[in-house]
Amino acid sequence: MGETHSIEDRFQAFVEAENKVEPKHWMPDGYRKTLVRQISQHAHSEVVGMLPEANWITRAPSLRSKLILLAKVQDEAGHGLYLYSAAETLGTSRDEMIGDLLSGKAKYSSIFNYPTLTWADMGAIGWLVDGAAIANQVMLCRTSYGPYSRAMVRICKEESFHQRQGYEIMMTLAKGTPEQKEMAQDALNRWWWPSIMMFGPSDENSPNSAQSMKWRIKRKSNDELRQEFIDKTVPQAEFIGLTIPDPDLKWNEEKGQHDFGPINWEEFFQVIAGNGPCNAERLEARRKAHEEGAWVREAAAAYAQKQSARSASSAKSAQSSAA
Ligand code: FAQ
Repeated sequence: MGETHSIEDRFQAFVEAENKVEPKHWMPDGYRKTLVRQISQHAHSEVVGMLPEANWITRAPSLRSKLILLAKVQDEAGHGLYLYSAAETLGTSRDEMIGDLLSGKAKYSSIFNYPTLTWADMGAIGWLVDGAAIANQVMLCRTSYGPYSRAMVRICKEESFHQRQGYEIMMTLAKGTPEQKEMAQDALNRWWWPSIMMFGPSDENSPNSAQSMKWRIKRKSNDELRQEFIDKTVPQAEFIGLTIPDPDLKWNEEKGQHDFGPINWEEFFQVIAGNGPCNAERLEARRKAHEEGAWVREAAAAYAQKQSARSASSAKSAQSSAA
């Protein structure tokens, strides 16, 4: 008698063979649940992530920088839309996901709970936050869920433009007056550690990692990605003459990577528990935007209804004239 394989085993073999799982395929409940959690958290992060930058659109120092920042923030709205759509293919409605964000039940990235105090923060966000987002998202282009992986390919292309936008601001300030260089250094000092924390808890404290790696949802661990980001970013800071605020940071010849100092995990867990410097402000801004946007959603729904009624009646008349 031949070996019998459970449906779970066949699913596992399917993802290990680098096939993409599509919405109508069978998948374990846990796989679906993990994806909805991660993709919706990712979508919320893009949308909440617009807030710290939107704060600077009216104060950008030139028309050129205003246009670029505006385009970047619009891209983030688009990323939120692709991601909500990808999550919806798993059977959870956008209303439900947004409801969970607004009630405080769903998480979004810790990084967006820090304030943007100066124009240099636009540089630090693009350089470091988008830089960290790219490191994480390049591996997600190979995630096992088809709609998520395809959304990631497009998002990554736009994120690399964002990273350059930020680095250009930092480079300009670092080459400017001593006050401007100081502003860039101050932004790096404030954004470095929160960016390092974006990758999530260390591998031994990451409850979801083992299963997500097994299902090929995540392709690299939180610590691996954090290390790659640090190794890539340190020379970029050196190139523009800025100092990374970590006295323990040094090149380890033997390992071929940088050693770095201890991460303040207490701060990270406080921020994701809702107690960061701007958590309340961010959620309040999203709730207000949701309420004020109600008429747009109603108008769009009414328009869609009118269009579908119109196409149903024209299909009916085409049918009767053909008869
Ligand atoms: N913030 O077991 P793990 C961007 C939670 S997009 C808040 O390691 P997992 C673009 C985690 O959810 C940035 N919570 O979890 C942009 C879990 O809690 P739960 C967002 C965090 O899922 C740039 C718990 O801790 N990117 O920046 C964070 O395996 C500039 C245990 O953690 C994504 O979302 C955190 N940093 O790995 C926009 C990428 N880290 O849900 C505007 C997709 C962990 O069990 C301006 N997501 N937690 O209650 C992922 O790759 C993964 O979900 C990780 C976390 C790596 C974030």
